[in-house]
Amino acid sequence: MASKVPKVAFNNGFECPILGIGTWKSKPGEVTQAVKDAIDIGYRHIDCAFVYGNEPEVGAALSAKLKDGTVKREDLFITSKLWNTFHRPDLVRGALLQTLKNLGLKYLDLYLIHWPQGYKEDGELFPADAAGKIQFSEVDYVDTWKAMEPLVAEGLVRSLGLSNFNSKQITRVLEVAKVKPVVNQVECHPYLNQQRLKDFCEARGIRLTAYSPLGSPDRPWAKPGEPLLMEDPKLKAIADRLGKTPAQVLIRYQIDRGVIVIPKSVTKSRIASNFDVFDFKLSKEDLDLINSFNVDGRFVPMTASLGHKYHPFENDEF
Ligand code: NAP
Ligand code: SBI
Repeated sequence: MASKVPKVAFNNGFECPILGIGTWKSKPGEVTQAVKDAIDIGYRHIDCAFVYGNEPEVGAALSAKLKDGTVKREDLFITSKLWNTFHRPDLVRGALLQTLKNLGLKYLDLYLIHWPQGYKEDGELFPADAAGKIQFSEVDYVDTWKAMEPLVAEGLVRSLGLSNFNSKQITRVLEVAKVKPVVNQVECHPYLNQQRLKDFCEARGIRLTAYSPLGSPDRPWAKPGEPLLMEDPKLKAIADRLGKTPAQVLIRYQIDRGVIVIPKSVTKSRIASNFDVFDFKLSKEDLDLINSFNVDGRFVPMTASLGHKYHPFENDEF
């Protein structure tokens, strides 16, 4: 079944639906139904990761919707990500094979290096010392990238990309890449609009994907009383004027600036309303106004990896 979601073209000729659904924090007991609902509503792009611990349950939804004929494999766009404990080149292929098995797929549309910084390769996803400090691995993400490239020729993934890479780190990858990254998936919303990184990536043929586009209100470290992006009065005023919800404006904001966007929800009514964004467009004035909300504020600062030489947000400007 075709979908009404516009697609963006990658630098390798493949295409990606500009709107997808996220699955971080979607509990195994609820994500199968959420992904089935999403596919029924018209989503064709699902954002997954090994570290989310729910790939088998996402896979159950994909298998069900492929089996009942709602969609064909070629109509779906499935992303997953290589976790930080699998950066060592000899671990990369096995990590992908595990993800493919989890999802019940023969290939991924897109495989990302989840973060530039590696963690100790000892089996734990968050290997910590007695004091709770994460144990780092020194593997260079450039060597990880080189180990990912053969996965494309093997037919196990269509496209490769980055996530949470800063401009200097992207440059280092581009210096060696035989297979070019097609996207950099980063936190992006009006409080962190990533305009410099977006311009930098687009000048090099790399698309931006916006994660936490609604401000990630269910992030585990959120504190009571912290401001909620979706309740920003300036955003609400725009939404009220347009007869839309704040979430719909946040999603449309990314679409109208050409950024791929992957809001997460496990609630059927929200999955549907987040998809109901193709009957309006933001004016240049509203886009400029929303851009003016930028404060370079992160909801996902990855403080657990501070001190890692490849931490993307510590040493470089953007
Ligand atoms: P998000 O999409 O900004 O927000 C998700 C939260 O918003 C959930 O609590 C959800 O609640 C709620 N929500 C969704 N639609 C809503 C609506 N219409 N009205 C009110 N509340 C709504 O946050 P995110 O999960 O951090 O980011 C999205 C996806 O990006 C992730 O799931 C993941 O796939 C990806 N991501 C990637 C990285 C990375 O390092 N590459 C990091 C973070 C996120 P319910 O689910 O309860 O409906
Ligand atoms: C997890 F599964 C656990 C922690 C965590 O913190 C940073 C943000 C992140 C991530 O790395 N990718 C996400 O989508 N969320 C995450 C995921």
